[in-house]
Amino acid sequence: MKDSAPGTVYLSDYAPFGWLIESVHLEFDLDPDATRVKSRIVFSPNLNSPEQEFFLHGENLRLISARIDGTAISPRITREGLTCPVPEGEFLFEAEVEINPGANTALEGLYLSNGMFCTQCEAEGFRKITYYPDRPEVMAVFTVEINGSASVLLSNGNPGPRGPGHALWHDPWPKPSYLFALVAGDLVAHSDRFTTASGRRVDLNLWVRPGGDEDKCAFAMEALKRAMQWDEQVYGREYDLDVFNIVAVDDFNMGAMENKGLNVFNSAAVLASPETSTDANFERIEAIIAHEYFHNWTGNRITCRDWFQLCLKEGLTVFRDAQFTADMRSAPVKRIRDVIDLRARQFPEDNGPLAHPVRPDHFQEINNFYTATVYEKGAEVIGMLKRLVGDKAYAEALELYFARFDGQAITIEDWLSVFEDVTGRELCQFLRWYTQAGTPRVAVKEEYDSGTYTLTFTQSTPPSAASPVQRPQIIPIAVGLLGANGDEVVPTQMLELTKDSQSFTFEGLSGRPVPSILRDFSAPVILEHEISDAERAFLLAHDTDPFNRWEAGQALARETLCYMATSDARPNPDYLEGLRAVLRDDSLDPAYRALMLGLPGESEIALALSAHGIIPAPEAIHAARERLLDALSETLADDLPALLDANAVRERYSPDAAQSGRRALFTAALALWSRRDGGARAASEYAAADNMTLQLGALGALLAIGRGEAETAAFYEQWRHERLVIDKWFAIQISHAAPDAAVAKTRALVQHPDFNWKNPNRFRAVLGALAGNHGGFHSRDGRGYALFADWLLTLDPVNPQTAARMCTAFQSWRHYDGGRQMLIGAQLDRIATAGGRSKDMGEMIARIRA
Ligand code: 0A1
Ligand code: ZN
Repeated sequence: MKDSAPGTVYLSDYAPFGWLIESVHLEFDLDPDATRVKSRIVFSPNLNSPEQEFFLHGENLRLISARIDGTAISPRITREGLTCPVPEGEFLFEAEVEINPGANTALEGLYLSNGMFCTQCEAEGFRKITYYPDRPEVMAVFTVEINGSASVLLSNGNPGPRGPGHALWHDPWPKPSYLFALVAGDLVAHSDRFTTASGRRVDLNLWVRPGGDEDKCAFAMEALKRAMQWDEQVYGREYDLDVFNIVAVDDFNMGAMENKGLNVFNSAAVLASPETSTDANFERIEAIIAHEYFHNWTGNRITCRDWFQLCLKEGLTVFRDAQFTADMRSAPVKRIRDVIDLRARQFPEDNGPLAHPVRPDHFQEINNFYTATVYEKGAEVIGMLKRLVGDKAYAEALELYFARFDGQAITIEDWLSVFEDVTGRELCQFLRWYTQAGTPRVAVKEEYDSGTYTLTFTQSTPPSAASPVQRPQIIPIAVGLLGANGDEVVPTQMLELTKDSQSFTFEGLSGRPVPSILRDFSAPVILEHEISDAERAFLLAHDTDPFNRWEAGQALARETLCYMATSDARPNPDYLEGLRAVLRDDSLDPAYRALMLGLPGESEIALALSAHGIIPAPEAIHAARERLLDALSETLADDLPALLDANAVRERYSPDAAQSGRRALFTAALALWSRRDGGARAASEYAAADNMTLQLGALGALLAIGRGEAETAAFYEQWRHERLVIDKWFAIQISHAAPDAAVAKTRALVQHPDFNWKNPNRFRAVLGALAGNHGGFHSRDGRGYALFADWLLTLDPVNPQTAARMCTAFQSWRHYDGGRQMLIGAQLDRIATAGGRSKDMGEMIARIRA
């Protein structure tokens, strides 16, 4: 059904562009507030009967001149672009425009960051650089000339001749405009080299501003080489240019961008040193480096026909980077972390007003669809496909995919066609994972009768505005059965649930088994399996599937927290004892045990309560979680000192999986121990810390018990010149503040001279931390909501993309009590009716209010 919102684009209205582009030549004369861009584009008809008029996108451009086949033209110009009559057959379009990078605070198109010129063109930023058919399926070979005073002038592809103030770049691979990039600045390189499997020598450069960042490049460079090698070994994909450039930029809306041969990275997603970065930062950098590199094949060589197909490149590339991390580090740990993230970010989206299919079918502003659903659920969908067809068929399908679609811009149907062709299996039902929004619920019933055990699954997905009619999905459910002594009596089997309700039978059992269902989280669903605490405790002790063993502990924690938040119930002893046993098991990887110690977050508890029809009370949830942490520290009192000693890392710092796992367990134990010793050990660990993981871990442990004031002040003095560390300093004070102090803390910090709110990292550090402090954000008097809305309104005119993205803080508002809904509703109304609101923000607020 089509709504009537003006400016909505529909997948069903897709029509191809009427021309092909033979070649593009761009020339930039860089100037901070008056950059000139000259373009020469050769068009040829794409369709049998091309229209006689064509439209090129263009926004905020000052047209200096335009010509077709050498003759000056006077095109019609609107806010969206340019229209003009064109000749039949091939023709040359030339234009010169002027743009103002210095005034571009939205960080989309060509802009300045610390005096460095840089670009961000995905999704629709190229139209802010010159007139062009700015749509992903229009692929062309680009040649770019850059004239500018900076010492380093970069664009896509391979370098051509260059001299002082001038550089030429040629990219032989046809690409869409969203992959265009240009960088110009006085930069220095950390360089290396990689030789591909077929012997191509590739120069690798990581470009940064001089003055300290040079020392933070080595880890990302090593990660890049690992990613290049992995893609050759696992997917048979080689790099295809002579150079691969990466640039670190301080002002960037997202993590990084996969521009062909010239990746642009948010500094926070690439620069690392042991002193200034945490283990989590290192792991994220390795993953993002790999993600952007993997896009070279899944995104760049094979791209999207239109932006509705965004998950074609993002779901697959997230899936590939997750495989890479699992191979480089620990597969179970990576899987558990991904599911924690999915539940924290994607489930609320899929079960609230912003729900949309992995392949949306309409949008107003595509930038609002770079979501956890498109990325993370998109990757889950690929994981399911692989489970359903098996590893061998998956590998064959991918070979066929690369062979068949190289150089093309395609759809999800095209993607699925290679799996159909390889397996001979119809995937119509599977397509629903791309077209239906919402998280399926899968309810389980068990029956046992003289050696025969039956599992009956029933699926249902709540209807939503995005998907009013829900049809059954194909759901791979990995199941194993355990015997009474914990032995696995039936190893993992992949059951395929395709109907609303379906039974699966296991014969010849010698007794009633304990089922381990949805192993490795084989599908992104909510499993409704009502089992006793004793059975969960049994799985926590015995499940041979590491994911489900962790999940058993989480389910116990979630349930006990739900009880504790709604009554004065005491923590479940089965959980406390079970966890103690797991922590004492030294055969288990420390990283895994650290995950076991992690409790579900407060917003997860709020959503779990709401799913049970109970209105969540944020204060009570916070108090319950504090009580459970106290109880844990009491139960583990005898174990914690030994855990700390056993996991203290004395070797030279390395961000590898083994060491960082020990630090994760150490800092988790330290936080609990601080509840017993009043923070004495944490204070001494803070003083002795020689790496950021420990320093921040110790500071967090202190702040969480209301201490750490002196350390917070010292931290600032120590790190005031390290912008990425100061982001952490802002965030930790707010995220660890008590609920009744979080708003005041945020108010104080937005007054701090270093709160440069136009920088997206800094804005997110402060306001993102407020939104993440569940009790503080939902403070009963509404001050959290009001402060947050004030800042959304401040940022929106300057940077609509980042402002709109942060509106998601309000997406779960309908779960809360009437008073809070009124308060949030008032803020949403205030934003909705504010003058000068961006299209990005307008769409988000309208969807959240709907
Ligand atoms: N394609 C990038 C993410 C990205 C998307 C949009 C951007 O600007 C609107 C910037 C980056 C990736 O998946 O890494
Ligand atoms: Zn991506």
